[in-house]
Formats: sequence, structure tokens, C-alpha cells
Amino acid sequence: MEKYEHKYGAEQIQVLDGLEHVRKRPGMYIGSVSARGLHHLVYEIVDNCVDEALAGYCKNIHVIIEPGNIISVEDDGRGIPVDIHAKTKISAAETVYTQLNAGGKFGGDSGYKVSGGLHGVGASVVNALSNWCEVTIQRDGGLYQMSFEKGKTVKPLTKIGDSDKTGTKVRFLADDTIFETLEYEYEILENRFREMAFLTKGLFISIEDKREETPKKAEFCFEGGLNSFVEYLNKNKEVINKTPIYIEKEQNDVPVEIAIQYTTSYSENIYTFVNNINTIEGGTHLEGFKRALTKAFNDYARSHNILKEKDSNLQGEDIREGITAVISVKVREPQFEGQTKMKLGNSEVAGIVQSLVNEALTTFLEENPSVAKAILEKCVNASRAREAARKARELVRRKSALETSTLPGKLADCSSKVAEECEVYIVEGDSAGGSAKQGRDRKFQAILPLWGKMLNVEKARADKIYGNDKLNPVIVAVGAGIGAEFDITKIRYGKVIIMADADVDGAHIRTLLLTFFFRYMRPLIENGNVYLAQPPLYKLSKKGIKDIYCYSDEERDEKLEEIGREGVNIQRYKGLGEMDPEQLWDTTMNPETRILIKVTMEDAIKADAIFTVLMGDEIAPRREFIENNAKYVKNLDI
Ligand code: 28F
Repeated sequence: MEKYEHKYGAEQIQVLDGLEHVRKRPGMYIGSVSARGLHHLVYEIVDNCVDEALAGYCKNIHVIIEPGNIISVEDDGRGIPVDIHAKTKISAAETVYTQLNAGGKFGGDSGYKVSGGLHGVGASVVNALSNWCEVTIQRDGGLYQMSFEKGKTVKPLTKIGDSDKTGTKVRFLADDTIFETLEYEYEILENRFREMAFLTKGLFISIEDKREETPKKAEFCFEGGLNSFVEYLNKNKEVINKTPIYIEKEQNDVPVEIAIQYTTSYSENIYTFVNNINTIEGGTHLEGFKRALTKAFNDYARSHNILKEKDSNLQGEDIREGITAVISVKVREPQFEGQTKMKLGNSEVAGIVQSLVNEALTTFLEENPSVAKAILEKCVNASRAREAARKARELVRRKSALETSTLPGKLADCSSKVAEECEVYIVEGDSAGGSAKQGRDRKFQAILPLWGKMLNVEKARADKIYGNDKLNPVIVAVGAGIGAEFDITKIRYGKVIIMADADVDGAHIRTLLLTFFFRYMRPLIENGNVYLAQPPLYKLSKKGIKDIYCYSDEERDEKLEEIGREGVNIQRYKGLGEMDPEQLWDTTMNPETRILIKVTMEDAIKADAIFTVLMGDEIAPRREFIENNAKYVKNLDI
């Protein structure tokens, strides 16, 4: 007993148990050990810097991806306290990096209001999941350092010099025995830190990638906060109110920051954040915002005789057509709900946002009559278009009700009617459609071939979408309506799989369909029903062995290494049409062997942004986008 007692006090045992548990169940702390979980490690550390910025001390954050995928994060805050705890004989800093849920994020009100990140699991998780982690602190005139391996202290905090600055610097290498990959994606981090800078007004964040000879670097600092955010989101759109409608207020200990800018487009883009976490599924803050928006605009329309007595109220979707808004709230004890835990559940927040927005909006409209008029004109037009769409829909339904088969002629349906076991392939072009129909398993696989370029969803309104012969088959095949009427329980297939070529046309069709689903069937994406089929890029044939299909250039090279390049014929697939039915089945449709990519909300949002550039009115950004991406496009035919 003596030896044991001497080595491990109660705290140390708790520390070891904690770290062991994190390493055994990493998914419980950072969501997954995929690339997404790897990137969360960086967010966790940067969130500590942002907390220090929110506390009013840190002004600059520098993130570097060093060669070997080592991450370095440095802030110029106060520096984690270095005093030694009387009882545990361990420094506050070492406690923050070894105790689960230690640090300013939890419990005592150490001036840390709210924490961001994946629900703020803290730095100790990052430490536990790293091969090694080194922390350098400048504080109280000294330069201190401590280091860990797999979460265990190997070098307790020691003073290694003097310093007249303050701040904290952390370097770590994620544990390759835990993560599927250690490869960081620069763009993913760049996008997240741009977002963090928008959400934290005036904070400077830089991200640098030093893994290649030509390093990449980006610096973000937005004095305009969310105003800069909506202007960035609308940079390729024509705006109605140049100056965003801006709200920055705190009520019942809940800070609320909102920016609204209307555009002449028809899409609705509202981004919501809680403690800097992107609540993709919305929640009570979004509900409160929508209610206030509808009430404020209808009240204004009635009191200024834009809506006559007999007119019915403008609907929420009419008022939100063309809106770009960002809502950011800070909640001390956030409740996250929904499938991906990205929906805010705190009911009190709805009322807070609703009252703040209603008051600010009413004032704004009164003080800016010309903008109010322009926005309301658009809302009234949207309401008329919706009315027309309803009539068009009724017409289409009545017409189709008269026809025998309400399903589109082009659809080769499957025999099973149990939606969750069925899947529909939306295939680009009739030739691929033909071999897909022959190659498929008709019990549970339906094929819907699409004609070439589809409708430009960006410009059209609901009434054109319904009537349009290109998208109507998709709407009817999925069978759950569109827009506000969309009812996920009515979908006819558990999987909607987009199968298009790997070329420009294929990319265009994918972007169009993703944008369409994102705008008119969003629950289909939220619910994880949308997939991308992954046809092979190459077929390697060599005498004496079975054909080998490769789905990437890397896989091709790997396989060539394995079988030797001698006497190998390499066929590069340009399009699905080049495969005969059984090849298409084997490589792309057979559930045993195919590769399907599940579309996430982030993919859809990205497609939506690309789509706005590609199909919006502004010519310059489209040209810029194509020039920037031309190098990726083998056969640009625009
Ligand atoms: C590169 C990563 O982690 N920065 C941090 C601070 C500052 C304080 C702090 C952090 C209070 C006692 C729990 C300093 N002075 N960058 C970072 N900067 N944590 S993390 O305090 C931690 C809590 O232990 C800090 C006064 N109060 C707080």
C-alpha cells in the first residue's frame, strides 16, 4: 500500500482514468476519429484562445500546420496560470491539460462566460489524443514549458527563461494509432477560422500551411463582425440593403448578435451559431428570429398600407426569400438536440431573440422607408409567385391525376415499395441511364435518367420549378413535395443517389441537384438520404488477372505498383456510358462493392455557394471561379 499511496494520489488516479477513457472512447469526446475528428482537435485548442479573446485579453491567434502535420497554435492572452495548486502540488496549467473538463470552461465562474468547440471538451482531450503535446506559457515575466505524451506528463511545468510578453502556445502531433488520418485539409481550417473571425469581431486569426515548399497563408480580422459575414456571403449577389440590418444586444445574460442583408436572389440563407458552434439544424434562436421577422414585416406592411385590409398576411417563406442573415447567440448551458446535435433546444432563447429582433427591425424599417419599401415589394411579389406556384401545383396534380401513371415516364421504378430498402439513381444522360436500367437490381433499385443541362435553379422561382419538365420528374419520383410542403415521411426511396460523370458536366449536374435539394428538399440532406455514386476512373487490364477498377489516381498508382506496369492496359473512363451494364453494376451499383458518398449539410452549403457563383447574374465572379478551378478541370467545355 505504501508504494502505491506514495506514487498516485486520488487526483492522479482520476487523471489516468480520464485519459484512458478518452483514448478508449475518443468518439464520445470529439465525435469521430475520422478527418472530421482530427480537425476538431485544432478547433478545441483555438476555442480556448477565443475564450481568452471573449474574456477581453487575447487579440491575435496564429495557427500553423507544420511539416509532418504538427499543429502549432499561439495566442497573446494572459497565459494559462502557472501557480502550483497547494493541495495537488500541480500547476493550474498542467491541471488544464490533464484533467477532463478542467480549465475555465466549466464550473466556477472564472470569467469564462461560454465555451465554443465541440461543446467545449477542453484541451485535456486534445492532449490525451496526441502522440505528444508541448505547452509554452509566457506570464508573470517568465517563460514556462511543459510537455506530454499520449496525455501523460513527461515534463512538468518548468521555468525556462524570462519574458516580458504574455500568451500561450501549444504544439501537438495527433496520435496516428487513434486517428484514421493525420492529414489536415488547409481549406477546412481556413473556412472555419474565417468563420471564427466573423463571429468574434476584431479578433485577428492567421492560418498558415508550411507542409509544402510553397506555403499557404490567410489572415482574418473583421471589425464589422457579422456585418462583414453577410457581406462576404453576398459578395456575388445583388443586394437590396447595402448596409446590413444589425442587432447587437444582451438580454437575460444571453448576448445576441444578428446581421441581415437582402438580395435579389430567391434563396434563403440563414446561418445560426451558438457559442460559435454552427447549429446547422437551427433551433430556438432561429425560431424566435423567424417569428419576429414575419411579425415585424407584416405589421409594417399593414401600417403603411402595403397590405390592404382584405390581403392575407405575408407568409414566412415570402419574407425570407432572398434573405441572407447570420444569428449568433452565446448561451451558458446550451442544450443541443437533433440528429447531429446541431440544433439549439434552450426554449428561453426563442423569446429573447424574438423580442430583440422585433424591436430592432421595427425601428430599422421606420427609419429606412426606402429600404423597407424595396424589401416589402419583393415579399409581395414572392407571395404572388407562391400563389401562382400553388395554382401551378394544383394544375400539375389535377393534370397528373387525370393521367394514368403519375410517375414520370422516364422513371424505371423498382418492384419493392418499402422506401427504406429502395434507392433511386438519378443518372445523367440517356446512355448511362440505359445501361443502369439493365445493370441494376430491379427489386430495390430505380433509375431516373435526366436530360443534359438542367434548369438554372438560382434564377427560377417555385412556380417555374414545379412546371419545369427537367426537375418535375425528380420531385414526383421522390414523392414528398418541395419547399414548405416537403414531407420527409413521404419519400419513396431511402437513398437518392446522384450518378454523374467525373467531368465538368457531371460536376455541373451534381452542383445543380445538390443546390436544388438544399433549397427545396433540405430535410432530405439533413436526414442523410442523399448520396453521390462513385464510378471508377480507371480500369487496369493485364493478361492472366481479373480487371482491376480504380477510383482515384492514387489507387491506380498503388495497384500498378502491386501488379507491375509491364503489359498493363490502362483505360481512363471519361463517362458512365463507356461501361457495359454488368461493369456498371459491379463497380458502381452493387451494394457489396460500390462506393457511395453520403452528402452532408456542409457539402450542400458549399455546392450552394459554388452554384450562386456559377449561375448568379454577376459575370466577373463566375469567370474568376472558372479560372481558379480551370486547372482541376480536364476538359472545360463551358
Ligand atoms: C494556444 C492555446 O489555451 N489559451 C488560454 C488562458 C488563460 C487563462 C486560463 C487559458 C483559470 C485557472 C482554469 C489566465 N489568467 N491557448 C490557450 N489562455 N486558461 S487557456 O485560465 C484557466 C482557468 O484554471 C487565464 C487569468 N484567468 C484565466
